[in-house]
Amino acid sequence: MKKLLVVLMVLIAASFAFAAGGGQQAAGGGSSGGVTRGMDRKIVMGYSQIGAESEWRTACTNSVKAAAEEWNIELIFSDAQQKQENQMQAIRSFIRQKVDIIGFTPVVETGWDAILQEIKDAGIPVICVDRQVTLAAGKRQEDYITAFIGSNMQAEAKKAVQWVVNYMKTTGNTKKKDDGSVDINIAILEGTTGSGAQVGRTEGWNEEIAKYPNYKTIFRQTGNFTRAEGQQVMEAWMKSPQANDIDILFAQNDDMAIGAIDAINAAGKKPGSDIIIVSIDAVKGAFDAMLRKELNATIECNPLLGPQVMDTAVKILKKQSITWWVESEEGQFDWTNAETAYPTRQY
Ligand code: GZL
Repeated sequence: MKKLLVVLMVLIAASFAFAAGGGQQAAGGGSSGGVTRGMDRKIVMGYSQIGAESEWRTACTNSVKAAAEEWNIELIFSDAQQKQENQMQAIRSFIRQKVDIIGFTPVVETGWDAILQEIKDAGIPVICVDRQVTLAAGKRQEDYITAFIGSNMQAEAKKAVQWVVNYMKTTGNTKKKDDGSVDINIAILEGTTGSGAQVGRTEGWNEEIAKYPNYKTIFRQTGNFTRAEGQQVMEAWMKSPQANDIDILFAQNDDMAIGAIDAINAAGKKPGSDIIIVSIDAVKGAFDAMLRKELNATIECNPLLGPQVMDTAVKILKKQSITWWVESEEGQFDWTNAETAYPTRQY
């Protein structure tokens, strides 16, 4: 009876400790023994993830956790539920726990100067994953962030422009083709305002589309990278006087495009032909929509970053030379190659 009581008290104390840690969970490698691949000891990584807002984010989280297992790295994983203050809390907890290395995906680009200084003062290397940060004028990312692993967001959006312009010149939608003389009207669903993905994709799109003066943006609003918000915004546009003017929808991720497709269908229009839709990520939901001929194209943004994160972490801790940013290799998919590619997609 006494033993049972002791076990019960230990379990209660452990649950309070978990809750106080901002929802941190030990994942990857866990408390199992052995050493980290390529090391003479087991290393501990604190990882602050944004949340679970999209299929892409979930695939990225799964990749990080699976790779930690594979490398036998003890992962202290925190889900910030889209809140920067939760990321700060988690990172300060990692510093207190004296982890070997920190990985984090900044939910937005700015507001990280102080905490990056705290990490630097603690002498802990930090890998920025997926989205980049913008520091105060005169500060270089490289002086605070040991490595960046992620995509070139500007390049992804420029690929989207080139796909759209080519499609409108060769195929067009049910209302028009781009013969250079007619206005092509665009609606844009942007991602989380201020995030590296939204900033980069907006910059890339704006820079490239400016080469085609007959392409006019008539709607632009954030859908926060979620399916629900993409649908809500599109529903409002479909009720507006300019609803029939929309020729193209550019969604900065597939989840918002899929939500918008539901709204377009509900409004009695045909997504994929009345309104040509291009998005970014290339998640499974996008392939399903392309096979239904409701999404026209998606530009790949690789979330399977886990192995690169863990490999880079070991190289950093072994003081081996690394390239600060190794850009992800990414393709693009539309009705010409989606069916063939689908069976081998990993996310
Ligand atoms: C892009 C990533 C974006 C995805 C969205 O690297 O930050 O965030 O495009 C995700 O699906 O929410």
